[in-house]
Amino acid sequence: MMARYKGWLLGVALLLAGPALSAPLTATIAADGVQRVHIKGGSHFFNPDHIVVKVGVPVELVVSKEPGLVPHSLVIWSPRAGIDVDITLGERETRVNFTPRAVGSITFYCQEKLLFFASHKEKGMVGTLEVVE
Ligand SMILES: [Cu+2]
Repeated sequence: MMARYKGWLLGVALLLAGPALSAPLTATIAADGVQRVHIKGGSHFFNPDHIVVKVGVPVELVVSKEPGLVPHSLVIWSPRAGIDVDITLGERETRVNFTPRAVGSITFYCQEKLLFFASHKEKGMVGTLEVVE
């Protein structure tokens, strides 16, 4: 009985650890010299939610949201890295361009929030843009 309970607990722990185990997506540099990454947002996630890009190389994010009435947005703000993105996501793809100027880890998120409910950011609509050498 006890062993079974422990097994169940371990299962839950592994489930909870799941999202953190998803591998970072390292952007590849296309023939045109641009690091192009597709990102989809939805309730309440970004996919991928961990993106690695090279400093000093142009980045193009091709962003969209899953179909539905729930609004979503994408905010990436790092004055240090010269990144200031604040857009509403549509079901059609939008292209966002910038060149990261400094290495570091930047949190991106959706800033939507309905009335007194938890923000989408609090619900997990958050990710990491990692700028590396
Ligand atoms: Cu959202």
